Amino acid sequence: MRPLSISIVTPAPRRSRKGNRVTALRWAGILRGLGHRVRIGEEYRGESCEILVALHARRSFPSVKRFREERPDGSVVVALTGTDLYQDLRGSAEAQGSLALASRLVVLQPLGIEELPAPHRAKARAIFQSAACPRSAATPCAGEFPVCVLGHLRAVKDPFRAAEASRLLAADSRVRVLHLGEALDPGTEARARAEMAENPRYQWLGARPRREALRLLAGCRLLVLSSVVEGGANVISEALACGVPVLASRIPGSVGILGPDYPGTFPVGDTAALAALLARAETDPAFLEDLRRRCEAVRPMVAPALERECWARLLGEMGAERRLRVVRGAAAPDRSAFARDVADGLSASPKRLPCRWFYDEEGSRLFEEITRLPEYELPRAEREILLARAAELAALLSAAPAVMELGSGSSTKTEILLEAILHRHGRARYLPVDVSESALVPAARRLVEAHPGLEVVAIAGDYEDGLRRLPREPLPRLVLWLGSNIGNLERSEAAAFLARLRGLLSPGDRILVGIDLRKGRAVLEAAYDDAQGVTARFNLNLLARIDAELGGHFDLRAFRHRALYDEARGRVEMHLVSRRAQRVRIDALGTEVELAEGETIHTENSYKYSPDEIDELARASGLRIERRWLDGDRRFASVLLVV
Ligand code: AVJ
Repeated sequence: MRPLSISIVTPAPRRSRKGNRVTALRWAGILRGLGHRVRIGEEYRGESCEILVALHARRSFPSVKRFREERPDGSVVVALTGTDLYQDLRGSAEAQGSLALASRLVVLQPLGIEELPAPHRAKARAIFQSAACPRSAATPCAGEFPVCVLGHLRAVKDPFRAAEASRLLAADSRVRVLHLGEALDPGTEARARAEMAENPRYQWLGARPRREALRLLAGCRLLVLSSVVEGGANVISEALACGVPVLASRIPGSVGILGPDYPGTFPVGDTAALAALLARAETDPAFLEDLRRRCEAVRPMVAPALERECWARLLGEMGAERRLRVVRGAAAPDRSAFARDVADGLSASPKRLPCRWFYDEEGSRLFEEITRLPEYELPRAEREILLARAAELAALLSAAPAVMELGSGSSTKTEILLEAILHRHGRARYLPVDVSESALVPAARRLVEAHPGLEVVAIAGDYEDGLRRLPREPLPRLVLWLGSNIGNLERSEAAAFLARLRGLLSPGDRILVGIDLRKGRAVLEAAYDDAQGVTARFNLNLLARIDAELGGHFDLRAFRHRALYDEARGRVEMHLVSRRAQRVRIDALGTEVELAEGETIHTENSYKYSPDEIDELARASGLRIERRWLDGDRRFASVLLVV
């Protein structure tokens, strides 16, 4: 894999020796070892990098959000390391936001995956934290049974449970609790000192350098981990690596590592149960040996080589090998082009607005909603055809093609074709073109992450931006123009556009055009004027967009949505009808638009074709019809044209 630049963000500050910091440092080492460039910080500050690894779903949310905005083609790994997984997830919108924006989720043991909301589980991977055994162990005092507690003095660790349990042991017990860690929560230092004064079996050694702590752990007979919450404790990994058996509170973070039937667990906060385990481990050699053997059995799970392999696989899976690029077209529509079209269209007679401006973020969202309306059958008819014919189409292709899609939107139907092509040819290159970046980029990312053989170049721009790239693409090529997007063009324009496309392609290249067929007026008018009023909102949103982007003063309530089928021309027209005589200012244009009562603004044409008109279209564009597929109800045609 080529070297990637990776930013790791962890809310634990630089000096801190909290678990997240330790984890971040170890992962940085692993990723550097895999040849990547790695930076660690407390937050993402806009630096250029391809992958963000964010520890702690809730606290890293601002970083995750910013990265997604600034690096649309980057990948995000959100690691849920503890309280975010077991405490925040239900209540925190930020934690949930991070999950939604993540390409992959990492948890530290397999039970963590079950904690995630079901829709996110598929992108979750469990990666055990690895640890290495120190070269030498501290030699314990002869005749003692040293028990290590390794963790900062914080309430979530229930830090004095082992100390309290040791008080309950028999008089002849030689258990000695050695506690390492910094007093982080207020009052814990005084408490540790008081415990030492009263309890001869307890010794708090304070914060110690990691290496020293590990040597001490390696010299102990047991590790006790009494935490209330853990995502998957690094100290367990360290104990396993050192061959020191563990007594742990029965929480998913620990059971997920030690296994469901591990005998060395006790209920959280249960001093007596812990005391009983300590007594048994000290006095019953078979029990201690059983713990040791079971820990030995899971030891391979914390091997550094395994953690490294998991990360290598994760990076590969995510399409981190740059299988996704987002390019912004030169002709990407900007505000001044919008202003020009609005100024021209609203001063013309009759008034009109080009339908390409429907698709701002809200418009794209509304269009997605339209595609799910019962009255708007078009997408389902096309889907039916693609499902039935994808394999046949893939088989016609001589090799994996470069697939360019004009007006790709959310690419939901296209995935059917891409899967068939990948199935047949192993690899494919997909170039979706869409003016709506908010629809384009998440769709592209989803495809890359779902299909390892797929490479995606997402082009945020209009058809021209796509066409400019076409000659550079390797042969063979397949251009998709689905969803009856062709219907927005006049018939002559449609033929001229296809002819131009033919000129940019080479012999043997193909174009698949989805064309809605002529049908009865009632069906068509309902499809463009649905009962729920979604299409009406979609149409009116154009005025809302003028208000928002150009300082317009349109009152949406003063307009009505109208759809009508002009049978002679074979097209559905959409209009916005002024409910009353009105004058509307548009600040950015410095003009006022005058509308009479009942006057309309023509916002869209959707041409429908008859089979003869499809033949005529192919003839006029100089393309041969290779296949013509209809759905069962003959509502829609998918036409495969060949150059
Ligand atoms: C995306 C152009 C195919 O004309 O059917 C749907 C747009 N407008 N409902 C169409 C649209 C209103 C759609 N196309």
